[in-house]
Amino acid sequence: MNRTRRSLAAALAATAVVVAGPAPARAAEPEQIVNGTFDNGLTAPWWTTPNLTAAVVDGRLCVDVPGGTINAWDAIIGQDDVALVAGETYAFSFFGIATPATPVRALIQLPVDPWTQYLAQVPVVNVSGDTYTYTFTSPVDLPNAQVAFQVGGSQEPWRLCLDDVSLTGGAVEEPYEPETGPRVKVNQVGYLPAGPKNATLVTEATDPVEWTLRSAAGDAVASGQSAPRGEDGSSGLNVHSIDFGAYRTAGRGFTLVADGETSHPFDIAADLYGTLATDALKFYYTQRSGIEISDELRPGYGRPAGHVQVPPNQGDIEVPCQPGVCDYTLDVSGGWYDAGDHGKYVVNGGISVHQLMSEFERAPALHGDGALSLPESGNGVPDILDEARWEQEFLLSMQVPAGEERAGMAHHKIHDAAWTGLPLLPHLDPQPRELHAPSTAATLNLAATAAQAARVFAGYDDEFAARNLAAARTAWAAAVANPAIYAPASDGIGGGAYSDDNVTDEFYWAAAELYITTGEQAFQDYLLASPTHTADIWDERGFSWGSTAQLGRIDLATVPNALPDRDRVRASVLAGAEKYLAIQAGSAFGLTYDPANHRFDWGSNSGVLNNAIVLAVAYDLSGDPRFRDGALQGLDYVLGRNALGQSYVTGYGEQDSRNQHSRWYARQLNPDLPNPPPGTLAGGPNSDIQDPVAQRLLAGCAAQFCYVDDIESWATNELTINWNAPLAWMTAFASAVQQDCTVAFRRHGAWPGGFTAQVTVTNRGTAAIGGWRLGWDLPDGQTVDRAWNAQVTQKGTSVTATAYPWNSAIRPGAAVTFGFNGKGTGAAPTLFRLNGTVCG
Ligand code: 9MR
Repeated sequence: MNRTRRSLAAALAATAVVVAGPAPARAAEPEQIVNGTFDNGLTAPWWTTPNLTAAVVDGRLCVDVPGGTINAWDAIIGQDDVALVAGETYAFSFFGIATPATPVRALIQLPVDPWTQYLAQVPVVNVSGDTYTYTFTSPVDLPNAQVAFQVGGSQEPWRLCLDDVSLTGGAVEEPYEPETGPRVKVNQVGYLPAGPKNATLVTEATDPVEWTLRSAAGDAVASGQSAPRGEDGSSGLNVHSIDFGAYRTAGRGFTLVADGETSHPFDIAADLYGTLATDALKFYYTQRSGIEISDELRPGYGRPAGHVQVPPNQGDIEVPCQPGVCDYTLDVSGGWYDAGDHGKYVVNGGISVHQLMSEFERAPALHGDGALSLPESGNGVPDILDEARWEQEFLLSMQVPAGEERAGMAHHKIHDAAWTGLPLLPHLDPQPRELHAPSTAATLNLAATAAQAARVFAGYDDEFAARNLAAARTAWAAAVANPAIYAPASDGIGGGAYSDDNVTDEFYWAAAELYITTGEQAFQDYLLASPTHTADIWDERGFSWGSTAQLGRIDLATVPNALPDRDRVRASVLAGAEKYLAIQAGSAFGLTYDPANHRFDWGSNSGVLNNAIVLAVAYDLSGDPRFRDGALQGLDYVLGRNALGQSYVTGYGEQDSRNQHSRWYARQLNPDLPNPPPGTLAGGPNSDIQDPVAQRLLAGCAAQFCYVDDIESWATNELTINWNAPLAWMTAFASAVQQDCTVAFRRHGAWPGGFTAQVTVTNRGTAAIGGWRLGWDLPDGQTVDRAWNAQVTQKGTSVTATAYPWNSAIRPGAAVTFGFNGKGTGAAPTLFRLNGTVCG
């Protein structure tokens, strides 16, 4: 009997959730549980699954639970026909004692499919015994609710005894109070010595207050006055902002004191973001499908390969379509799991793999082979590209084969036929897997990423690059032939819908990538004729999986190409960045992301970081430090400078998110499982709070408060591949931006077809720069002829000047100059990279 199978659909339908803690119940309220005390020596009316035998021992109901079951619901003790009254707040409590200590899933739920849960708690019942008490408000009138203790899922046998099971109405629910930490909100990781340093003080004070920066030893090292900002729109709090950017000395364990409150400690350090930049990328290996995750490479995270057709898995090697969609099967094994579910979605995989490839394309020197401890490390290819390829191969496999209907399009997604519950490791997922119909949006994501892969993999694996280019062309043609096949919002059973009924932005992005890679007239014509090309696409919500125009515009501005109006394209990115700076100036939390009416989207943290990326790109293009400083403040927000004082990145900061919604990092539900790996970003505040936990705890929340670090809050606290990608991009930017350098390019002679130029690199930082290497892209088909004071080499449009031993060190404040003759106009390059780092 499938008595209590837990499904996410059930969680979706539930509207009530518990608050743990003391639950004063009025003594007069009647007891709803029959024989909860076992004083009569009998077990009835309690029932169990056939693998358990209940017996009353010393006035308690005891069971020996066999080992080796998989799911919590494989072993149950239950009672039916418990009456619930809609709107009534209940106290549910029980005494439990277990040997050894083991999680017990306590549920009050609908007794039939979809098993809607009105209360779901998973305490770890211990060997000395404890009483567990919860309150919840019933959303339904139900004469026959079920109380269930799900006790399956343990490898080892164990013993559980229960007593004093009680359910009474009239309880008073405790209001939820989030833990917000000190009122001085800082980036809990820290600040770059030469970077901006901003904090936010929550206070009722209306006049400026004094702030003091203290060293780890407690010495005051700087002080100043806060700036009152009034009520902040996205948090509803009265706040002041604090700018301590004038302090530039590195150190560990600083605190900021203001209004009698001391912040969490933080560092001021140049190497602040290196580890996080690596961790944010390492995240992807553990999201891989179709391959065993090695415990040696990721201690604590090893697991068998998921979805390689080993039972109980049913996929992903010969996956059929949903009924009526196609009559072939595809091998779509591999790729990354999208998030906390086991689905794989082309539109979301598309933006994610694009951002990884862009991170590489922006600064290849930052990305070595072996940097991420992958199975492919040591193969001569930068690890970030190995990781990107894992996903790109999957995207290619989603393309409809030649000869089939809609050949060349990409299937929108592949996922389970029905939602599964938590926890569930990928290799244990028993659901049938299905391909969903092709969509124009997925097809254009494939065209865009495959065109980009064709250029970033060229030179590493020319066959793979060529395969991508061919797939990109086929996909583009298929999208043009099928321009309006939209993934419907209704297709959300067993996986997310990722619906999108406007693909003009995907067309633009794909055309941009194809043009940059091929330089072909047809794509240039498409771009120049597209209204998106000249539209103001810099809205305050930023880019996302469903809104990709900015991806195309940014790449046209940054990746070398010969588009006739490229100067205008570059200027438009700067104009977009100015808009984000203006939004930031109005936010006491340094937010560049602030949608209309202060309503935050699902995954708002990625909006914050994607807008920061636009600022970072503007810095790359212009060298204007206002953009750099604006971009870095996006990291301050996600690492703790926010109303909740929450660092949304696992393993970083004093109050970090660690219970992100995931079927396999489900430590909150089963202590044998790990938390997400360090460097995992939570989606963050979501004004629409679609899940029952958030609805119960956060109703009426101001945007920044619409978040709870609870594994069941899938609308505010999920992890995803498309949210970690901007975290990786921005931390890579921040890890390499601290080097203070400027580059001056002077063309001091020209003749028909040629020029001579002088380049001066100045070290404006406090540490010497050693073994310098300066890279840039040559505009307008220029070439380099002869150079002096540096060895200058050209590969494609990319030029590298390398120091000679005698001028390889640049002391702080000093400069080196080298020169070269070239062919072409001698127009100045846009961007210089010193040892992989962008110089202003
Ligand atoms: O990130 C997605 C968000 O933009 C949508 O509003 C939401 C509802 O469709 O879905 C989010 O994506 C989820 C996906 O549907 C399934 N995997 C987990 C994703 C993150 O929560």
